[in-house]
Amino acid sequence: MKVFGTLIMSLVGFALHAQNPIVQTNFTPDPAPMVYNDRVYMYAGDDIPGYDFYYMTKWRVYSSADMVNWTDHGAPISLESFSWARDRAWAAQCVERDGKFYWYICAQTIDNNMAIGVAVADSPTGPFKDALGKPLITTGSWSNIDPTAFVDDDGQAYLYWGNAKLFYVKLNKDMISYSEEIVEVPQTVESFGGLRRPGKSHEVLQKDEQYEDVFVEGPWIYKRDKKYYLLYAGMTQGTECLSYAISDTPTGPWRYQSKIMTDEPTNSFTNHGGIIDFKGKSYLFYHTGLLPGGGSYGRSSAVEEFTYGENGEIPKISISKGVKPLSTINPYERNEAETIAWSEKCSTDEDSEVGVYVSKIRSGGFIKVQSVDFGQVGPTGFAASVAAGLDGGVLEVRLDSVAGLKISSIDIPRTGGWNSWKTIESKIVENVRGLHDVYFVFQGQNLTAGRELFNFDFWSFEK
Ligand code: FUB
Repeated sequence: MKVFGTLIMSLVGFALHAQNPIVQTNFTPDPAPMVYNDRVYMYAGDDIPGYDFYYMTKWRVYSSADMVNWTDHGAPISLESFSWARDRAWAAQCVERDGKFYWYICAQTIDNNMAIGVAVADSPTGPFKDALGKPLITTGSWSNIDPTAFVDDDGQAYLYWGNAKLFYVKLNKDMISYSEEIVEVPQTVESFGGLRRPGKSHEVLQKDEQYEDVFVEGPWIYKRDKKYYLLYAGMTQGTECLSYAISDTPTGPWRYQSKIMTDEPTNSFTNHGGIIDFKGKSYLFYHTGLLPGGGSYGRSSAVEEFTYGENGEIPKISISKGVKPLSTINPYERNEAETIAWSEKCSTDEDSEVGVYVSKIRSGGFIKVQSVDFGQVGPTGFAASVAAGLDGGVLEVRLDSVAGLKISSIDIPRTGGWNSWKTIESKIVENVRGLHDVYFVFQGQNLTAGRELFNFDFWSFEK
């Protein structure tokens, strides 16, 4: 009953256009945040719901400067990017070293094991290329999933990974090779709070037995104030919860601390987390199945702000509607349509000409862009780059809610193709000043419900 009540509250949250889950255009499990040059990049998987397992074929990237408006950078890598991979594009993490970006992924190999590979790029959004043409970690084990990489202050890099068993290896400076042995981390009560039933990966000792947490998967290693943190998906009473351990060294011994997310109605069997500090605040990224249409195989990234305790403790964290914006959006420069705080009835696609754009726009759908600062001299004009293969539709610009003040409107005609882009201008018909949430509301007429209206690439206001 409690779970049901809380779920209802969450759905009410959707109606108010919360920020969680932070991406609505695609499913985004296993979030892995990375801070680089004043932006947070979030690397995630791509759940394809409708199957009875984790069917995933590609990995996605999003970024944000303010933690609420997330720009979609598409899916720079997929199973096809790795000649040795055939299925299960599961959890991954990207880290930067000396201006290069190393995206550690795991996937099922041709010989039906899981293996860890690494793709490399010169920019956080790619293009990425399989660095080795073969897996980096291939020990013929199903435990080879969920890689997490970390470069310590002395320059030594570590790769941790695991499911049921936890491993690490010291990476060479090139980040794509190692010279020392792979080490299995001992799973003691002191390190992970609990013990696993022998031979079982997803069953722990029961409630009335002594221990109630255990390492399952999704390790995430980082350092803060000389302490090493190991966040992981633990198991408690039949479902995954986020837990953490700490250590004085990057290789342990790990000291179990506590569960972080407990009794939350995530609507997903798994959880998978990542923690960063960004612009003076601390954030936990995790996933839930709470996006409408989601569930255990349709998971979406979410984010919560938290404050460490006096001794560096991570507090208990609950699912909220989302975090506050850290900065504002400048409407007078080109903004990508795929920079979104909340959206409904639309998705994204990408092509080699314009990159990522908003697609599958249906009547009654909208995009919300949060905290747009129009300044004290308001806009006089608006322009949007759009393309419509069929009848097109109407793009309304409204303030502060889907039904808010309409400040402009564009009639979008058939442009000659879904990728025949046209920049269309319109006048601003109201006096607009200061800070607002901008809603791009999509309307179509006399169409079968669900018919696609137009594609949307970028927008700007003119003073
Ligand atoms: O997303 C597939 C798998 O589910 C991940 O690799 C695990 O961490 C769990 O989230």
